[in-house]
Amino acid sequence: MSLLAEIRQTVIDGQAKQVVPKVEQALAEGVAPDTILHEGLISAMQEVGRLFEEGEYFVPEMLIAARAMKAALAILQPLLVDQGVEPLGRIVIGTVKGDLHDIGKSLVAMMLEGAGFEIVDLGVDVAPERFIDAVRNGANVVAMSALLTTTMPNMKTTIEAIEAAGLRGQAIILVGGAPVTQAYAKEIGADGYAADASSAVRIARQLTGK
Ligand code: B1M
Repeated sequence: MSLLAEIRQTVIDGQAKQVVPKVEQALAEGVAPDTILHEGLISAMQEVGRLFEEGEYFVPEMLIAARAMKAALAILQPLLVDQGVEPLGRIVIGTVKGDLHDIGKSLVAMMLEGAGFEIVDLGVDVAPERFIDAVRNGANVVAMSALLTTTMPNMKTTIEAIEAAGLRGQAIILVGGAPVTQAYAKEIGADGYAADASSAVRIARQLTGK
């Protein structure tokens, strides 16, 4: 089995302690951090999702796999995030109310930070009022993530709350997450949609004119 395949399998098996030396070894062998991220880690979480759908994995296995993914991400983070760049704008990011998935959101935050945006990460289960406070405190982009079809509507609720607070003109709204689509983003009145972390950077730059 190749080292990348081993990393992928170690995440699927939820072995956080074993994944760390494997990622370090891959880096030492010259494998690009981006390749480890996509072919090792993201691909592993897709498989975990498939196993969950098929009833082979349950919530505890998903959690343990997520822990292994995070341990690996912690090693990659400084390599994926370029440091010392002028802030291009202030982005408030969070996973919407009711939703506890944080890996994709954190990855998007990491890449946006690497591209030079200042990031205010509100974490998961973020109520509309907290996004609103951040806009009042100077955030010019609101970035929302949702991983559940049941929590996607909370993106709409948040946009409506921002509108009701009279702040819609002050914030560019970017949405994403596995079940979210371009059509849905348009339907709820978001300014942009991104399918993954690197396109989130591209779209955020486009929307802010940076
Ligand atoms: Co959950 N879960 N989960 N889960 N989980 C999914 C999302 C699911 C698709 C699994 C499945 O059935 N195949 C399914 C959702 C089904 C649906 O709604 N259609 C599901 C379910 C059902 C649930 C529970 C309801 C299970 C239960 O309790 N019965 C429960 C809900 C809890 C809650 O949130 N209230 C639940 C719980 C969990 C855990 C807590 C155990 C754990 C999360 C741990 C954590 O995050 N700390 C978990 C996990 C790990 C997953 C899967 C397996 C992996 C998610 C992940 O981290 N992916 C997931 C299956 C899957 O996605 N294939 C699943 C890797 C990550 C890098 O990708 O998050 O998609 P992703 O992010 C991508 C893009 O989407 C995009 O960029 C990222 C990087 O490329 N992106 C954005 C994300 N946000 C963006 C924002 C942007 C732009 C792009 O702009 C702002």
